[in-house]
Amino acid sequence: MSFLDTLKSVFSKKDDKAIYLSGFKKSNAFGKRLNELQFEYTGVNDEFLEQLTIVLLESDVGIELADMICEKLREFADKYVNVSFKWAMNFLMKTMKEIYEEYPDEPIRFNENGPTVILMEGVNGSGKTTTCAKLAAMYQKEGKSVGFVAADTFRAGAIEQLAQWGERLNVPTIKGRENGDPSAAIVDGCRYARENNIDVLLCDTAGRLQNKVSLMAELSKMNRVAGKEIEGAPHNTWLILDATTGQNGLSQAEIFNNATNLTGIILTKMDGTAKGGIIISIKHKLHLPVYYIGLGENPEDLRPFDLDAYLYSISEALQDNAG
Ligand SMILES: Nc1nc2c(ncn2[C@@H]2O[C@H](COP(=O)(O)OP(=O)(O)O)[C@@H](O)[C@H]2O)c(=O)[nH]1
Ligand SMILES: [Mg+2]
Repeated sequence: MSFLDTLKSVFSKKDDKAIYLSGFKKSNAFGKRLNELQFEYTGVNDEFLEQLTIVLLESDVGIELADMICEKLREFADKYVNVSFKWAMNFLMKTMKEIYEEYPDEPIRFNENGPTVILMEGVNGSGKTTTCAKLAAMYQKEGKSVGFVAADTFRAGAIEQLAQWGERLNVPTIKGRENGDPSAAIVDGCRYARENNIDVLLCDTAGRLQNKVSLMAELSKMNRVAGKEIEGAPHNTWLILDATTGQNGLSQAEIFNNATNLTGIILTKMDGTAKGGIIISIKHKLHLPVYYIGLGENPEDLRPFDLDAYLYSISEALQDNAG
């Protein structure tokens, strides 16, 4: 069985197939572009690798990885004469999977002895507040009690935005003071969570990339005060990344990862972009797992990231010809 056939059969056994495929609709453009390469395909030669590099760059795999993938493909093709397009595509998808899986994903950490504290970080507009709402809806469905900390004291209206989600979802919101110290809100939130048996405390923060020194100071203070209130807190520190920002997202991830100890990524707005290659490139560069993907603006539009579903969505356009 070819790799793409295996992928198809793994995918066909999954729940939520339709949701993944509609959410990854745009990623399919990546597959379609790959599929078009077959019409001029005469083998794994310079022209083909150049075209392939362009498609990989357009999907935000990044130049370093694109070169690495092409180099591997060239080595593979050199070993076997007359590599067909179908083989080349199978090799490509398999290589993307291997790159993602090179570093094992750490599971999400839960606190067995009290509230699990999750810090949400990321630049303005990346989807932090909306993702707080989505995670809350998900944890509530699992029977967990959830609390919000509105610690984005920097952006006007940010606190109210989270509080409104809190009202809609019936999640208590501990509010920071506008322009106040976000760490004070974190302390209040942790105490509230402890006293009210909250299972998961979601802390919405401000992402101030403009000034890295103060970002670092602010984030490390939030980490410190959370850890004083609840043992091991924050148990998870997630970067909320807008997938449509492409390779720029990778440099954001690097800055936040240097400023704080990121434990994972949530990639938002995957419903609006064909630039999903960023997933592979983040994993390769920072070894950080993508835990969830955002597929829309509503609380139910969050799904665990599933590598096979993602690769299948790309390869779907290839299945007929290369499967
Ligand atoms: N299409 C789409 N829009 C999203 C997604 N996540 C967030 N948004 C939208 O992006 C905008 C900014 O989100 P917000 O949560 O306020 O970002 P924040 O500044 O990081 O808190 C809002 O209009 C959201 O509705 C997503 O997964 N898909
Ligand atoms: Mg916000």
